[in-house]
Amino acid sequence: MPPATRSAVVVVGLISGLVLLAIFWVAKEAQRVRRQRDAALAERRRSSVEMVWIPGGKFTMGANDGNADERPIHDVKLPGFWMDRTEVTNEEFLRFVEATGYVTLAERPVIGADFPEVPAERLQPGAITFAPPARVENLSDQTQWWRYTSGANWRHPEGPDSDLNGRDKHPVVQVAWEDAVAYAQWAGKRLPTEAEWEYAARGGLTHSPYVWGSEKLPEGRWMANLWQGMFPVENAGEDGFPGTSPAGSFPPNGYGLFDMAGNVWEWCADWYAGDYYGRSDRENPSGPDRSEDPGEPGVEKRVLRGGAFLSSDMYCRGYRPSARMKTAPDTPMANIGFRCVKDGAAP
Ligand SMILES: [Ca+2]
Ligand SMILES: [Ca+2]
Repeated sequence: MPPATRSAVVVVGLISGLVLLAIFWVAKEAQRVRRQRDAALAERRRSSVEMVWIPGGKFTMGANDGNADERPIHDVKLPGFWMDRTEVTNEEFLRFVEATGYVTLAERPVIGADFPEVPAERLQPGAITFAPPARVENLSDQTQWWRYTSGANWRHPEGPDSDLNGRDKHPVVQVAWEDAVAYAQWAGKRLPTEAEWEYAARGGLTHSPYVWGSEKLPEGRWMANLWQGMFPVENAGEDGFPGTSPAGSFPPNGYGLFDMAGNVWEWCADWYAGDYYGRSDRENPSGPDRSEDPGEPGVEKRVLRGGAFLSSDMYCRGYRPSARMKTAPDTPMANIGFRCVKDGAAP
């Protein structure tokens, strides 16, 4: 080969080598930037709610001495899962909203066409607030103490004049079911099934009427944020909290979970059906395919669990671990919040 041709081959070889090196470097650099971006994203999405491991096992779900929908009692087997130690707080929900720009259902404009029978002036975004009357005729008509308040939402739980000052650590309320699901997705978690919720609430106790044991007031002490006094007119606040309390203000249950009784109701993933226990899967059940509330046929409802600061023995013993509650998923209320769970390996 003539020397000129040889030099040309060397030069071409060198250039090709350099080009390959450059491609390799660019690819590596792109990979590094991608990794950095993913890590930053993961950090932003990281929920700050501490989780505890709930070991898998078998438990008896329901109760024979509760409401009809708590029967028949039946054994349920579940794999282990992680669960938020506390209800999701205002501070935590704000992190989600700031990271995503999410707007909750109660903050969105109401579509008038969906409610042709409602006067236009009442079609303002809002939520259901608790307004205790001076006296009540009977306890069967809830509209005596619940009302739709324009401008009520998670930032203004009791209406436009209320705010979250001093309530950073309180559970978020006025969240619809879809708001709870959106938060859970952001946090890389999910809502618990009803079976997971009850299993976790029992904290390893069997057939226990309360999440903390068999005695309602051990040594005279309130073990959960509930209602004391004549519901709904007299809120005695003997447990120290007439409204919501900072998450984790009462002793935890056997699994280290706080407020599995009281403070706020917690959304579960399942549809509600009053007769579900008669046909439920015995292994890791995920609820019925469709909702069925015999008390309000035609209205689809999701399960809520655990009772709230408004739970009173006079009216609603929903704070018992077996007690079931149901609400339309698009109904944010002043006593409804949530916590999440996550699948994963045991610690
Ligand atoms: Ca209370
Ligand atoms: Ca609760």
